[in-house]
Amino acid sequence: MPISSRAALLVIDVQNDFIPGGKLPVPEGDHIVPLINRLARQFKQVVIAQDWHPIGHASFASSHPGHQPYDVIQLPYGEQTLWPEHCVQATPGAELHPELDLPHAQLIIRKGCNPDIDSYSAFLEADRRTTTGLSGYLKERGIDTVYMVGLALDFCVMYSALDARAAGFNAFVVRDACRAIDMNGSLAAAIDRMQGAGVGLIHSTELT
Ligand code: VGL
Ligand code: ZN
Repeated sequence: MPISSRAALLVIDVQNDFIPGGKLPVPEGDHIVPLINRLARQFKQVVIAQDWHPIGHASFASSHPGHQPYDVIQLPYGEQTLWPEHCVQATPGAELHPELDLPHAQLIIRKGCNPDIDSYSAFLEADRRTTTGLSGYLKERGIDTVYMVGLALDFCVMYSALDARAAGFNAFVVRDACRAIDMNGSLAAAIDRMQGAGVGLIHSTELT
């Protein structure tokens, strides 16, 4: 399918902590970087999302005595999976992967900055109320279609794709330009949810 001039590429959380060797490694997380760099050249509009947590963030297991990473607990806004400390603001782990080559990206949107609320989605925090402003930014620039790539397919990519649809965008996930954490069936569940919400799951070769 041809890429419309009203489409944007959203590159999600391709950061050192999410690649093997990082604090919350996504298997093969680094394998997608060359493909993302190639795909990005086909887009005029490129937006980067960056997980960007303060020290002591509510999503860190270390902030909840007695809990371990990957436990699920109840927070005021609902269920929260607890993670190892990752993507702490201004640390090397929070930096974008060094081989990411997106010179024409105009916006880096940082998320998960609220100490008490996680934000997998680049559009809406986990309280499902606080917006990041991304939807307004894209709409003011005439964007109606968002293609998503990055990490992790079953968390930040999925929630961003669902929220893009909910905000009225056409939404596509370029499946081979993503990798998943895949714990407790989260990948299969994510695919189901995205398909149910009208998110297009495509292969990079379909973009011409
Ligand atoms: C992510 C878990 C915690 C992601 C971010 O980028 O998918 N996952 N923070
Ligand atoms: Zn995070």
